[in-house]
Formats: sequence, C-alpha cells, structure tokens
Amino acid sequence: MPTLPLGMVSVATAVQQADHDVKLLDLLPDCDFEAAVTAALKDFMPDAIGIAVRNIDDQSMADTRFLLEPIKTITATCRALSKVPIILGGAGYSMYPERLLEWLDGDIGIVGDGEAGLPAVPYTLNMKKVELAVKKIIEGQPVLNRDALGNPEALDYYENLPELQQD
Ligand code: B12
Repeated sequence: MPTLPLGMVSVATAVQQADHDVKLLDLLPDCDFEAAVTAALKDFMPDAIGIAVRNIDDQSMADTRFLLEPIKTITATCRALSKVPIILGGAGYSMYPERLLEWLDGDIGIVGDGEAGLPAVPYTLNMKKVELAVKKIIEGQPVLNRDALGNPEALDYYENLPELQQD
C-alpha cells in the first residue's frame, strides 16, 4: 500500500485556504519523476513550487538505502523548466535543513510544520524572494514597497509574530 502524503496534503490545504490555487503531485517511488514533473509544470505553471522531503534514508542499519537522489532529479527538473522559487520542507528536510537546501538547490526551506510558514512566504511580482522586506519588519522598520509584492498579505504573518510585539 502506498504511503499517503499526509504532511504535503496538510500544507497544501493551508495554502489553498490562503486563497492560492494548488496542484498536488504525489511522486511514487516507481514513477518517471522527470516526465511527471514536466507534465505538471506545463499544465499548471505555478508561482512557487513546494517540495516535500519526507525521507533521507530507509534507516536500515544492515544495508542503508539513501532516498534523496530522486528528489535531486525532481528539483533539477523544476529548475530547468521553471524560474519560480523552489521551497523545501518535510520531516527529512527538517533534519538537515541547511545542507539539503544547498545540495538540492532549493531557494527557501521551512523547518518543521509548514501550514503557517508556506503561505507566509512573500514574493515580488517577478517572483524574487523578498528577504529584505521581512528583515525590515523584524528590525522594526517600515516596508515601503509593499505594492511590489505578489502577495503583500504574507507580510502580516511576520508583523504579527508575538516575539516582535514585545518591547
Ligand atoms: C507515521 C510515520 C510513518 C508512516 C507513514 C504515515 C504517512 N501516511 O505519512 C509509515 C509507518 C508508513 C512510515 C514509513 C516510513 N518512514 Co516514517 N514516519 C512517520 C512519523 C512517525 C510521522 C509522519 C507523519 O505522518 N507526520 C504527520 C504529518 C502531518 O507531518 P509531516 O509529514 O512531518 O509534515 C509536516 C512537516 O514536515 C511539513 N511539511 C511536509 N511536507 C512539506 C512540504 C513543504 C514544501 C513544506 C514547506 C513543509 C512540509 O509540514 C507538514 C504539516 O505540519 C515520522 C516521525 C515524525 N514524528 O515526523 C516518521 C519518519 C518521517 N519516517 C521515517 C522513515 C525512515 C520511514 C521509512 C523510510 C521507514 C522504512 N524503512 O520503510 C518509511 C518510508 C515510507 C515512505 N514511502 O515515505 C523517518 C525519516 C527520517 C529519515 N531518516 O529519512 C522519520 C522522521 C522517523 C525517524 N525515525 O526519524 N512512516
């Protein structure tokens, strides 16, 4: 029986509830990843791509099988066919976030639960990341170019962080 993509569905539902269109692609171990990703990107043309990295390995001490190579194929296919940001997350990703962000060539990574974080990732209209806007909020400075954002409401998440409300 295939493993149901519970985490991915949970995150996708949160993104959908934030008023975005979402296409889910459940890439099973025996499928042709490149063909499936290529068809999905042609069909949907997303503004951002989220990739769930669920497993690093099979945790078999006798004969360890690493499970990240197919994900590298998936991120490389996305990179070759699309210029939109690639956002990584999931149980496996959260174990080695910095090394996996680099090795899998992601743009952004979210450690732990993704329901709040993923809809809160802001982009400029040409889909560039806007770390600067978030940095300004965290430093208590005003963000002057909100209109340049594709989803300015995403900044509300950072402005409402309880940690930033204290003096
Ligand atoms: C239940 C479970 C299973 C169930 C599957 C349930 C299911 N339908 O998913 C079963 C028993 C089948 C299973 C099998 C395996 N599992 Co397992 N499993 C778990 C467990 C205990 C909980 C996973 C879960 O369902 N969580 C609930 C969902 C809602 O949370 P989530 O998946 O983590 O998703 C959240 C975040 O990660 C994040 N997120 C997820 N996707 C994305 C995507 C993006 C873009 C973003 C931004 C965020 C994001 O947001 C989600 C919602 O909050 C975890 C340990 C843990 N506590 O996390 C191990 C765990 C994930 N499993 C693990 C492993 C190794 C395996 C197997 C490889 C074991 C084996 N040798 O066969 C297989 C692989 C199966 C497969 N094809 O994926 C390891 C992975 C680490 C590693 N070394 O790779 C873990 C971490 C346990 C551990 N020992 O450390 N597993």
